Amino acid sequence: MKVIATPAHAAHAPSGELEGGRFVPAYEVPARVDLILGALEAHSFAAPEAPSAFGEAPLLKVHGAAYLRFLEDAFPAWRAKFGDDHPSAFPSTLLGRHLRAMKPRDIDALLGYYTFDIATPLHAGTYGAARAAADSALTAARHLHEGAPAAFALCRPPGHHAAQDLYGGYCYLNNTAIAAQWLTDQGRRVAILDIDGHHGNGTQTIFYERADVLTVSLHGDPRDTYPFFLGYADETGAGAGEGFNLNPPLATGSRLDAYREALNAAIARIEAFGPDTLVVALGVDTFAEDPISPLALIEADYPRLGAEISRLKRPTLFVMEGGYALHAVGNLTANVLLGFSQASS
Ligand code: Q9C
Ligand code: ZN
Repeated sequence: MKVIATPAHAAHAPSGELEGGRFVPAYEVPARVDLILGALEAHSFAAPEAPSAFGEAPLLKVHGAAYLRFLEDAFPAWRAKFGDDHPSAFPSTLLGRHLRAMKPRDIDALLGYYTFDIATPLHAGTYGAARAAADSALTAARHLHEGAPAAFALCRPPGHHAAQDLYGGYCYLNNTAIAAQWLTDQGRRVAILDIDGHHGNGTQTIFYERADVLTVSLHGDPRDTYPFFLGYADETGAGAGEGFNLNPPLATGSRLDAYREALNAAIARIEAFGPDTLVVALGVDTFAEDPISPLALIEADYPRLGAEISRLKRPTLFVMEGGYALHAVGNLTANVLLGFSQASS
């Protein structure tokens, strides 16, 4: 299995977020990547390869140009307003219901125009790290297109909550969607299976009106779990995309037995779609001990997830999403990939 990773992610180092009205340490931290790389090395995976620079063109197939300029310029504008002792840019006002989507000039209002939560900081290094993560996903996708049976893009920051011109959920650029779109542009038929514990709202939204890319997400019940405002079973796609989005329901606190039922439904739908390429948004925050997990999988379940996914027998790109139990994130991730590889061979 090809592994793509880069130290560039470390330039994005969130200090924390508001939780219960208090500023708490960040969950989405640089150590996640080091822990995953350590576990891959311990399990004798090939040494990681650095990503190539793909430029802006493949990003612009998914995200708006004004949004990219915003991500690039937001922190300098924030610094100009607040100075050096405000190292994390967070919005003060969100574009909620009953308001007008007027693009403001004021920088903290502009943050609220482009995000949907108050837990996702922008820093000096955020845009560069997000670009490197997108390049990692694209580099891994190119390996697949050139004939590799499987590749793993160790992306950080993650991407599946980011939509065309919307960031949030620790995500800025949708690495999974960017790679899926690039593969589609090479003439491939792509299905996306999102197994992060949270609904892949950004990915769903990006492809919602399209029939050429199937999106399936397995996640905790959005009535109880972030992102709350999307991810319900009746979201089946719209227009030409009607029938090409699936959110199999999963009760909060589900364990492997219930999870596998949903996974089987996902696999059956993907099989019926008949893709030639599978992109897996790989989050391991389905783990019972994860600090923000809505589900209750245990360590021994993770190789089985990989093995189930391998039943599809398609070239498969794994793109890293969430997973915040630092004592386990490396092993859980490596175990999905090992389970996949061992069942494929
Ligand atoms: N106080 C991903 O897994 N809200 N994102 C957490 C904790 C945001 C998770 C609230 C969760 C986003 C990629
Ligand atoms: Zn998640």
